[in-house]
Amino acid sequence: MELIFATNNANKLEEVQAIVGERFIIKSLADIGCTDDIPETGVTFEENAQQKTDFLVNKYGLYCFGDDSGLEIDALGKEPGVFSARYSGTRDMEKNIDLVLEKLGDNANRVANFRTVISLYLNEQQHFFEGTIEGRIITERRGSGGFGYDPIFIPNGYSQTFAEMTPAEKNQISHRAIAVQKLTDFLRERYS
Ligand code: ITT
Repeated sequence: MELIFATNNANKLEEVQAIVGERFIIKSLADIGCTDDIPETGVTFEENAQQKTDFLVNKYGLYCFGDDSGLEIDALGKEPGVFSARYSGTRDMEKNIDLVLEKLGDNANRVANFRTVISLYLNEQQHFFEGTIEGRIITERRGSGGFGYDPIFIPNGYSQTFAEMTPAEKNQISHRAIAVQKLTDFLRERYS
């Protein structure tokens, strides 16, 4: 089965394809020649994820899924949240991480979580899948793998940041992995 993943983020596409397996062929926006800047104006991950699938359904009539995810930090009122990609006003992750570390300062409460919401549009029906991983924000970057805020996030029960883990290790426990596993279970149950 072929599904369009409403993303331009190559890291995410790779992570998702690895989890879903070969039975489902996942194509990106680039693969279908979609160069539109799909609006992400919602105030929740759910709204943004659905905006992505609504856009593809309306424009191409394709079966698709889209996700929105981000980092939620307790001491910052769950920021950066839906603003994770552009927290500092730019997509520059160095600046975004700097801003998080600056805002947290020496606050002892470092509790944070990553959350993903996937919107799936299939057979004229809308479905949602969610994944969360709890952890904490450290005071300095560690590791060079992954992407986004990975160098400053340590999941509970681990001593390494996401950026210090191999892709396979991160893929076993990440917020996206949890949500994608729920999506995969749903698809396998109905379509295999
Ligand atoms: P698309 O919208 O094109 O899919 P994106 O980079 O904006 O790609 P998201 O909306 O899912 O991706 O995530 C928003 C930001 O949240 C992302 O740019 C990262 O800064 C952060 N983020 C999401 N998942 C992450 C992860 O697994 N590790 C580290 N940071 C992550």
